[in-house]
Amino acid sequence: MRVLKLSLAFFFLGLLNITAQESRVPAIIPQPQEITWQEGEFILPERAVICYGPNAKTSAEWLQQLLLNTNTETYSMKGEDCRGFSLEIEESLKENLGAEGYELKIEDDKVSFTAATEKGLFYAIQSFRQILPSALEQGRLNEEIRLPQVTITDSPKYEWRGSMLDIARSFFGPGYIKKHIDRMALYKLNRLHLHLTDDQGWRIEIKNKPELAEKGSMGAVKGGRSGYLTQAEYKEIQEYAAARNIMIIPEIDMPGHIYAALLAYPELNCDDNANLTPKRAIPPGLFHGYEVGWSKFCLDKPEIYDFVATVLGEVAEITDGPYLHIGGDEIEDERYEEFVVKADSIVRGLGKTAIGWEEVTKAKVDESFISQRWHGKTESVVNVKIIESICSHFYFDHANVEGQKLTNNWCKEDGVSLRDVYDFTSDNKSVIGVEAPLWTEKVLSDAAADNRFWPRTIALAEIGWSEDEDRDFVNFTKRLGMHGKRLDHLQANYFRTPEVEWNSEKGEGIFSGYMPEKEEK
Ligand code: TNX
Repeated sequence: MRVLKLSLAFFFLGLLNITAQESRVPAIIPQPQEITWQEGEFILPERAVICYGPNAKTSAEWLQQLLLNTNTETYSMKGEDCRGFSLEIEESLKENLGAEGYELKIEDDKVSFTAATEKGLFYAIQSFRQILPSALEQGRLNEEIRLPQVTITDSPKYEWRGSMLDIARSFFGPGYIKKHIDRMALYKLNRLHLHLTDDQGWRIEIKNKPELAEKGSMGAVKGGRSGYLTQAEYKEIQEYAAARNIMIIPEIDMPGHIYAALLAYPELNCDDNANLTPKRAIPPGLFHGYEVGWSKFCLDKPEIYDFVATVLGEVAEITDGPYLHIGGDEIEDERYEEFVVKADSIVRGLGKTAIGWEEVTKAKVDESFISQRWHGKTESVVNVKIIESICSHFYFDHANVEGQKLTNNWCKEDGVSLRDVYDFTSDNKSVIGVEAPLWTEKVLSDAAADNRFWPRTIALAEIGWSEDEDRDFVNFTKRLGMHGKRLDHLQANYFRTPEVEWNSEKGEGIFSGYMPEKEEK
């Protein structure tokens, strides 16, 4: 049994006002498995030593960076149990806490971080970060910092806690992607799925098929940005993410949603472009519309598999993680199943594991395949692991509140509210985690992407991490409200949902900060 102990601190003596006390207890999101606030404080000293055990040097550097904006001068050294800060890897913790779990203890004279791996230490540091004043996110804080004493023992519910960004419909470059990674890390998300290709644009350089980036990247939805990631940029993003315990999951969407490739390499089409129905665009024209399900490879041509192998081969080469996402959504063709089985075996031949949208489970894919559930209507012929992205809870291209402009509503007409996200539960044993996609047909700027991602991604993070019995929407919204300023400091243009009482004054109304209907046509 996981217990949530919240023995409220009386560290501000004389304050019997519950509200004031509660606001003194920092809000940690996702809710840790076990947390006990204690009486007493830890006052950040003028000088402190950060000592670290074997393999914990990088974590010590993260902590040191976190303390840079405080008045505490730190230096780090190898060693154990010093007064101040200590970071230790203890492999035996793996049994109970897994690779990502951790213990964090704030006592009167020291703060200790313990975990089985550096991933766990990274998360201990993120929890500590949320206990520190949010102003540190932005700049120097020239005042004494007093922290409540606490003991946290924590580990995630799911191994897969993901966010997806569609950079194909409308391009988002390394700058935005890194910002997104920073914010994901604060909330202990660990997978960033990049939807790299679609009808409107091809966004990743493939050296053996140079026209994909050169020609295929020129399109975008109406009003959206075009462009592509070079392989060097992709790798840099991947490294940046890995340092924050986030794995990049690249998606090459096939055999449908493929027009950008078909215009770059027209030989992948059938005669008379019979594979394009209706002909919403014809090579070499670009496609700027929103419609789906009208393009596919010419599945009768064996050559398409050379193309698939070349592309996936290069993507596999530049990708550190074990997964390649092959798409597989929204396409009708009698050779669909054959294609999926072949693409799966190409992926396995490259030493990777294939992921696909749930339609892939109409085909007899290998048992290693991972299916990403989004509408829940596919009749599956296989028993494979599942990533939950069910649209009624996790489609962040849908409105934050009913009537929000520039949103899709095919899955849920009144939008996907914070509460809709939070109310997700599953008792399906095949589910390895959750992931929320942001499709960008109608998301044309960084500000708009922020508005759709935040704060719903924070609710997603709690679903991915915390046990169902530790979850409570009212309690969550209270903690989330206390993150308003932190999100402001991180310059996240979050949607100030009326479901939350924010601790920040920014903006004037529920659409404050960002008004899509004003910014975009
Ligand atoms: C369905 S979800 C799609 C996307 C669209 C999205 C819009 C999925 C696998 N396919 O191509 O962008 O709906 O909500």
